[in-house]
Amino acid sequence: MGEHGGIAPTFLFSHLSSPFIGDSSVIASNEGTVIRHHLGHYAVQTADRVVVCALSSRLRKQLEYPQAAPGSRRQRVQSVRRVRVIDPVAVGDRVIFNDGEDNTGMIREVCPRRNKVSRRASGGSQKEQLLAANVDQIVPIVSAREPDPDWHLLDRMLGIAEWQRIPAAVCLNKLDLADETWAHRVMQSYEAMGYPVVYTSIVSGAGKDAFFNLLCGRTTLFMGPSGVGKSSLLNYLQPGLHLRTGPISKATGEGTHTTTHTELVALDKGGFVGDMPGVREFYLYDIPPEDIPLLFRDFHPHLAACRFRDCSHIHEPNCAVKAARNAGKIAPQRYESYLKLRERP
Ligand SMILES: Nc1nc2c(ncn2[C@@H]2O[C@H](COP(=O)(O)OP(=O)(O)OP(=O)(O)O)[C@@H](O)[C@H]2O)c(=O)[nH]1
Ligand SMILES: [Mg+2]
Ligand SMILES: [Zn+2]
Repeated sequence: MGEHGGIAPTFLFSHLSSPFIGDSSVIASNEGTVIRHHLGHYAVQTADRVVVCALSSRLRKQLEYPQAAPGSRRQRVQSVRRVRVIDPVAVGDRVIFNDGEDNTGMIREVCPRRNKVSRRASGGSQKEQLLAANVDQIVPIVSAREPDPDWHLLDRMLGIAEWQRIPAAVCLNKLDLADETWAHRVMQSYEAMGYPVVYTSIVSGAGKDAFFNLLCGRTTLFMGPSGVGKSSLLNYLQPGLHLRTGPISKATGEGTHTTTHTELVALDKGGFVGDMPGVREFYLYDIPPEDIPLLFRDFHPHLAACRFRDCSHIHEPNCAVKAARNAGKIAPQRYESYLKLRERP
């Protein structure tokens, strides 16, 4: 966090009137991966250095305001204000930047993404908020206690992964605070759906090797509410990182929102892990309601057997999903999650 403190808020961009701006036929020499974003500054990792970049206004406008009237002053002011809410560049993005002085620069292009992890921005907005790009897997982290598991939030995080077709595995952390039999029982339905589950504790050391193997050589995004131990797990797996961790509030039993911005951390043995700030709510961006059942892997075997092809699995007769739920083949808590997602995607 602290390393941003010394960066001057204004960059000198006069030297950036390069004839190459916007010409994608030019072979980029300045290419890198965004490993951190904080307050409008993007840390871009290249082969040999980290460059702190700002975003070109052309890029912001192009992505934020496709129909912005050129030359309209009001539009320009609005765009700068709104860009802060929804960011067109995410951690994990490959970007092309123009070099400035003292390892500063300006991002002028985002390379095509393999995938992206996003959510609908909070506050009733219909806009997309990018959380990360180009990840190999998503690992939602749930703590056994302190805070208690939020199963619906887990289903939403897995839903995001399914929607983007990104592989997911689940980590149940703070195993030292729980009964192991209980832990395996509550995770059994997720294992049955084919999600790998690792059971970890930074106190007892449980699950260290299994978790490490899961992360090695891949780009992983950790997700989960505040306080489940995302940063602690990373510190534990890779000593020397010194990511900030924080206590659980006695008053609320929740975390205290210690991590404030997403950071991609390189593992010594290969691979990257994105440590994210705790997420309290996770609304899906731009999903057609009829596609929501597809986010539930445990629904898949039953979907073709409903009487109506466009069955919503809520009130129709002869619904195979509801039948599976009543027969114990779909966990009641998963079906509840589905109803909540239909109500408020
Ligand atoms: N008992 C126990 N405590 C843990 C474990 N892992 C983390 N903690 C504690 O949980 C608290 C929160 O840990 P953090 O790593 O800051 O949690 P976080 O998920 O990064 O939280 P945010 O950054 O706020 O999203 C700290 O007090 C950790 O020491 C664990 O396995 N067992
Ligand atoms: Mg953290
Ligand atoms: Zn149905």
